[in-house]
Amino acid sequence: MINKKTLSELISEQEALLSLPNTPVDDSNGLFVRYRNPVLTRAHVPLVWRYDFDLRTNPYLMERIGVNSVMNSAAIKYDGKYLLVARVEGYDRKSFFAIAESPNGVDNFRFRKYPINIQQYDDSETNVYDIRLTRHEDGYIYGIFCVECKDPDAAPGDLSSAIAGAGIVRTKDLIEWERLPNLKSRSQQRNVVLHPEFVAGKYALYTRPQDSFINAGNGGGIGWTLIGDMSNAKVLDEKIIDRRYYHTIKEVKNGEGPHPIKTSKGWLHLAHGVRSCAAGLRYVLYLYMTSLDDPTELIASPAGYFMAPYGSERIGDVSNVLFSNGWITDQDGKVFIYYASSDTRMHVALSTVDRLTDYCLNTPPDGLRSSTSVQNITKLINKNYEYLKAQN
Ligand code: M1P
Repeated sequence: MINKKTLSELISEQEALLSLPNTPVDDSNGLFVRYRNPVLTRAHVPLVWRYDFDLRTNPYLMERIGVNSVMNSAAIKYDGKYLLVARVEGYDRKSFFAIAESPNGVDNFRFRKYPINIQQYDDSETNVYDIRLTRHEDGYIYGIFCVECKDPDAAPGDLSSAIAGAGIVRTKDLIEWERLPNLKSRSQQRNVVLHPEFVAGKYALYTRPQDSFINAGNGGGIGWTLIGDMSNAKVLDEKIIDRRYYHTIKEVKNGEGPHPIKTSKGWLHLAHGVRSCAAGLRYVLYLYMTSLDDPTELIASPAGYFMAPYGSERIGDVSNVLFSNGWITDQDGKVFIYYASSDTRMHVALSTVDRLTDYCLNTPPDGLRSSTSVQNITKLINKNYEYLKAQN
């Protein structure tokens, strides 16, 4: 027998979840601290989006439209609130965007009344996801997201091959969204992100050229291109600024996360790196820095990952994945890092600009061989023995 809940039971259960306080988990390595509860899950999605409340048309009070996951979310601070623009994926596999707001950035995230209704660019557009928001110095907030279409050249019967491109919207109030033409690019693109400042009088985009829908292939890594006009955005020249290397956490592919944070020591970037293993693809988060004078110049590239799937984060729709496309910096230097685990739910971790830049500038880069890893560890051990000797 199916246990039937009343509407008021459903409402009070959800209210208990939405108002649950979140607390830090102190197993920190000094770099960041994770929070105990996910900040957004499919259970946070408003009941009015999922249930028909009218018992005359829904006598069993069953869920009518199911939500599969709430993941890869952009983040922005607006009117003193912490906002996530979440990727909400339905049981029908279609994703859309919806804003959830929190007063403190770590709990009490509540979705607005309606999802964002983004104008369709053309009929081939099937799915949209993974938006990045940038408050640009031109006065607009831009959103760039992946637009997925069926590959028009797919063989008959092939209903999986797809093409990835970048869709663009802009807004001033996070209510009215103006759709601009999609980014034009010779290659497929995903993880395209707008840099917050003009560079040489132009808009600057982080790109991720890719050979096919899944594989970056010859794409090389995270790219950079300058654009004259966001309402006619074309990738003309693309320079790779953060390359992929054999036997690293980003050997298969990488992608820019949210737009970088400007610090006194350089632009601080959060990205994801992907490697393959027997279990499939493993997605981790890493940091790097570029120069303030020339944002295409890599100035710090600490070896390995910054965050990897941990505990229950490892399990989900696409297991062994951490993905981030949103972070928020407070005036006091606190950084709220929003990340999704295993394409299923959203979490937050807290750090500071000072800790993150210190990590980038003082962690040895990847020497690309076991022997250099041992050299780096030996150097640290010797330094510590010297220090301890001097203390005695
Ligand atoms: O399933 C893991 C991720 O796979 C893709 O990542 P990338 O853009 O690097 O190819 C995206 O579909 C992303 O949404 C997803 O989280």
